[in-house]
Amino acid sequence: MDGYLGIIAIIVVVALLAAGGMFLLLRPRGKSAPPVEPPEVRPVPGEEQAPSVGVAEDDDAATTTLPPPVKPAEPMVVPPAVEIPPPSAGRMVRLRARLARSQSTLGKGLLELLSRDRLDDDTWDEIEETLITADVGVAPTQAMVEELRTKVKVLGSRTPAEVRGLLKEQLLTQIGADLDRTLHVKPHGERPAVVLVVGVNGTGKTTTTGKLARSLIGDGKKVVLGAADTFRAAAADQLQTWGDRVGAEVVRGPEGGDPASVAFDAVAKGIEDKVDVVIVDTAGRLHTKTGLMDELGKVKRVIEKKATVDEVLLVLDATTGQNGMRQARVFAEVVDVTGITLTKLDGTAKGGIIISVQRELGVPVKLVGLGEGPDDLAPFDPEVFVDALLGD
Ligand SMILES: Nc1nc2c(ncn2[C@@H]2O[C@H](COP(=O)(O)OP(=O)(O)O)[C@@H](O)[C@H]2O)c(=O)[nH]1
Ligand SMILES: [Mg+2]
Repeated sequence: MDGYLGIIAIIVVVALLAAGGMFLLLRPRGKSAPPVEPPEVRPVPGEEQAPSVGVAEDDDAATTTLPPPVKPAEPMVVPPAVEIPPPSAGRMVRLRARLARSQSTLGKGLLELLSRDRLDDDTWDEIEETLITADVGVAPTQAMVEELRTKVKVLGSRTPAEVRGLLKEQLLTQIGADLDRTLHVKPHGERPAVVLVVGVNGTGKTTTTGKLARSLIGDGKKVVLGAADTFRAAAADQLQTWGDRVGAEVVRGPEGGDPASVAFDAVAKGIEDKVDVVIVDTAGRLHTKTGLMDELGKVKRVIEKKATVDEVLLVLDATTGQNGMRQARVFAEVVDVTGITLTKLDGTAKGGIIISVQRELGVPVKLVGLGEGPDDLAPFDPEVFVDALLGD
């Protein structure tokens, strides 16, 4: 019996071991760690795309890792090609179409009103309103209307050609056909001429500086640019780009540095390199009138230690109307402005601002900006302007 019991005991033990082994083999893996239910994820409205973004990233990773890593090419040093800009002569004629596009509604409106058979008070009011709307200014408008009334009375019936002639004459009188609009850029012996560019931010100072440099270089002059707008590094970079394109040296200083010392260095460089013209671009922060006066006054004084400032060009944005005029007045009070550059004439029908700004500041418009292109700056020609306004 003992033998039986022993055999049974052995069988039981073996069976138990076998069952235990089977259990260990069949039980799910990771049984030792308590199963963690994944937290329930509800899609958040608007974030349904999130999972697919992850997938896309994985795909990207898969595809981008496939090709063998490419060694980045050695950066090629390509010297910027220096452009040869066209000369300044005849530019306004070339840009006439652009002028006609922006200003002809004013001209057409005036011609149409003046061609009416009966010119009653209402019509004269309309003529006056048309001129005021075009920023001609109240006093010049009244002067023009008065003159036109007298002349029309003398004429009696009017042919279209006569109306056009009358209007042209009046506009030219108001614009000042014989004002001296020459830009003073002749060097003085060993010393270059110096042009200081001033005006409110965003009016187009840096652009005008760059365009003017191009046009002078196109006329065969050698130019150095001074980036005296040290307020933003971007301003100096912007000027550098203009200079690089036409091969004009750009003198710049540290960001936040003293604008006067940059102006001084630019003039010194101009003398050293025997250039014809140094153009100094400035910052146009209208913080306070005294602040502005101090800054521009210092820039001018410092330049005058080495040369003479031949032109102070005030840049005015034609699209800003009366607001721009107010700001222009402040500049004219702190520096002796010698000429006005009216920019963005391509973007406004209010070309009458030429008349009001000259009258207000007592300074001629010498240059006009007619677009963002590098050669869209022209010496102002009143005849071409009025012809573009009135059409042929
Ligand atoms: N349409 C047009 N845009 C101009 C003209 N002159 C300048 N601009 C634009 O006016 C903006 C401001 O010019 P910028 O020279 O930087 O002004 P700054 O702050 O006075 O130096 C730029 O986008 C220029 O391209 C112009 O005659 N016509
Ligand atoms: Mg600027």
